[in-house]
Amino acid sequence: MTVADVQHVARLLEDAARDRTPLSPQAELPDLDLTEAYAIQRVLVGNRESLGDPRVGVKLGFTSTAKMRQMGVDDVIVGALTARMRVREGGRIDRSRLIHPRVEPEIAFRLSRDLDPADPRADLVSALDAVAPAVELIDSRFSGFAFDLPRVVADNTSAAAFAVGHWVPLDAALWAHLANAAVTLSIAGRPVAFGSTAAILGDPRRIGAALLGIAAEHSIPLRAGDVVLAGAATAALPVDTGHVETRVAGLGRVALTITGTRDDGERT
Ligand code: OOG
Ligand code: MG
Repeated sequence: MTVADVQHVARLLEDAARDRTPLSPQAELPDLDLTEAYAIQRVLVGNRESLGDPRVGVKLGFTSTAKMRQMGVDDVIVGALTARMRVREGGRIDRSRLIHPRVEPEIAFRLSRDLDPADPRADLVSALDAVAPAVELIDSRFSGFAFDLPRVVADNTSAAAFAVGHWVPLDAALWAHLANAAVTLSIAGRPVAFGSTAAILGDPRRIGAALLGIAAEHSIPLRAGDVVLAGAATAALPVDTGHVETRVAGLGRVALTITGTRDDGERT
């Protein structure tokens, strides 16, 4: 792929997000490998940064078998979170910003210092100083969420919006608890998905090596203050408008509300 090809695909994905018009599976995209896909993601996120929407963190995807099975893929991926994706705790996001959102229960970690992923001594887990429940809205720029691994990576891992709850300082006891803490996702006050943090790579501590490896290979920056979403513990669920909430045993809960016009035309 040439630099022009990379920029072309980044533009197609940006336009799809802006116009809320997903790319069809037949869309004229060149065949991509993962290295090219991360290059496209880098250009796409860089364009957002130059438009005043800075990176605020990273997200892992497909860290649970529930998610891998749902989407038919088998590898961990990493995307960028930007300031405009962040919804304050309990806040609102307008439905008109989204194409076909799905909601996921997440846990978020906070990075306390800059890390150089290329440094073989880098240790991500010891650099995480707090954890919080989080809720993520994903919104593929491909119709029907039909993608392969390179396409979802190029599309910044379907990232669209997220909210982070109250940060709790991490210590050894909390890490031990997080090895297997109950996770519940509710839509409109009704619990709809149940999981455990154990579903995240078998133990969320394993996101450390996974994230560092991908960050080193694909030049992804890891900076002090970054939010790190660990990846959903359950399959994602489609949601249109209304209240969505993640609850994590021992950590608390966090919600956001999608406002706007429902499919039936009624305002929420
Ligand atoms: C990609 C995003 C995956 C997760 O938590 O596994 C993700 C997708 O499913 O469209 O955010
Ligand atoms: Mg996710």
